[in-house]
Order: sequence, then C-alpha cells, then structure tokens
Amino acid sequence: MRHLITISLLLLPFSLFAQAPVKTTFVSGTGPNDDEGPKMICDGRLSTKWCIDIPHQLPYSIVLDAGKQTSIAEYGFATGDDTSSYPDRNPVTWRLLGSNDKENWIPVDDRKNDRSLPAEDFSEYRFKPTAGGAKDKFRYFRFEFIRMAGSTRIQLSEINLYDKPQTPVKAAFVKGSGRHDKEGAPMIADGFLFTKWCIDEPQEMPYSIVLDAGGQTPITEYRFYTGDDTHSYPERNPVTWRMSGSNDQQNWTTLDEQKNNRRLRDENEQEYRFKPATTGNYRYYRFEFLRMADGTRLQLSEIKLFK
Ligand SMILES: [Ca+2]
Repeated sequence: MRHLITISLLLLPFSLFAQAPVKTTFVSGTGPNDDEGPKMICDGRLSTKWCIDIPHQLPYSIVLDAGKQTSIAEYGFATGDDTSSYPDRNPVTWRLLGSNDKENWIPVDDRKNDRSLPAEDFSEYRFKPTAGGAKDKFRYFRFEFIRMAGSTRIQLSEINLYDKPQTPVKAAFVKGSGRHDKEGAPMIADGFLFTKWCIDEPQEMPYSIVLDAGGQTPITEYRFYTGDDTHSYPERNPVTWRMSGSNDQQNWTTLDEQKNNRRLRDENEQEYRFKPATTGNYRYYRFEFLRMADGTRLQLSEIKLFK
C-alpha cells in the first residue's frame, strides 16, 4: 500500500503540491552538475534530488529565477527519497534573499535551528518568510543553507515558491471525547493556543474529535499544535492516530493513518504539519487518537485544516 502511494507520487510529481508553485528556472547552485546536482532542486520531480556534501563550500546556495518580479507568500522544501533514513541531512539554519539584478540581495527570510522538516520521504513543508523584504517583489531568489540537522550533507528534492499562502479552512467543533470543561474537546478548535484539549479517560479510548468544514472541502494538510506545558509532559503527545472524512457523520472513509509517529516534540505550542495520504470531498473530519507517547493522557491545543 505504502509502495503504491510512493509510486503514484513519482509518476505524478505535482500531485503532492496542492497548489501550483511559481514556475522557476535554475540559475546557479553549489555542487557538480551530476544526477544529484543543484539543478535537480527545481525540475518539478520529487524523484530527483540535490544531495551534496562539500563542507568547504558551505554555506550551500541555490539561485532561482521566478521569471518576473514576484512577492513570495510561502516557500516549500520537499524532502528526498530516503530522508526517513537520513534526517540529519535536513537543513535547519538557512537564509532566503531576493534580488532583481543578482547583485543587490535583500533578506526575505532567516531561519535558525528550525527543525520543522520531518524525517519523512517526499514530504513538502512550507515556510512563510518574515524578514524585512518578505513582502517585496523580486525576480531572483537565493537560498543559503548554513547548517543541517546533523551532517554537512544536504538533501532536498524540490524547492517551491508560492505567490499565495495555503488556505486555512474555518472548521467548527462538532463533538469530541471527554467532558466539555475548561480543558474539554471544544478547546481544540477555538483558535487559541493557550487553551487545550487535555483528557485522561482511558475507558473512552480511542479519543476522537469531529470538525465541520462547513461544506464539502478536500483537505490537503492538517496541523496539530502542542499544549502550553508539553515541554514538561511530552508523553501526552499523540503517536498513533487516524483521520477520516464523512458527509453524514455515519460513513467514514480513512484518509490518513499514522502509527508510532514521534514527530511531535517536547515543545510548547508548536505547530506540526501532516499531509493526509488521501483527500476527498468531505464536510466532516474526524481524528481518532489511539496511542500517546506514554500513558493515556492526551493534550493538544489546536487542530487546523488546510485546503
Ligand atoms: Ca527534483
């Protein structure tokens, strides 16, 4: 099953990206122009990657041409074909700069020790630029990769630029496990990270939450947010869960299943993004939590859906 999904992604490389990225062409980059060279970063294929280990050339760079002056709402890094085995190659410290003449470069984004990229293959993670030039229009964009998670080798299969941000879906709480008190299930969709769903009712497991997208809406990404004291209680993070879609709240179709996924860390109010294995035209979305990192208490501050 997992194999079939992987193969279909390779055959339809753009299907992974819910929204069409800005068309870019390669200008320059660090490394030899071989089959794992820098050109592979914008060939539109997840099956090819930029994978280099040339420490004396650090920081590694990639320059892309957006074809015309463009304001970048978000950019995405897609992991490689074996990132689950080599997560140490994920970049954690980098800069993004913009220019219109390839000589004067303005900071667009700056990331230090950002561990957002998952230890997963072929997985795109998007970032919203926040530096001084984030809202300005540029034709050329230069990425400088300063540090990786645990190695001097970097690997990424694609870098995508987006002129529009991913669209959040306004989802209303329908029902959920446990008492609806001040740490009850409705807190999962109230829009605040300082309120949370925190439940320890083993007889009700698996814990579930149902959200209403307001109309039939294919969901291409969901995000979990940890609680206000997850740093002290990381054992409350979910590790095994299922996401399903329905239009009548009776017949549910499984869209994603995660087993023993340890992506959520011991950090408060942090965002973690997941792509469902399947999307469909559903109005209601259910999350069932089957196991936590340790024990039977679950806590999350928010679940958000994106189309
Ligand atoms: Ca590629």
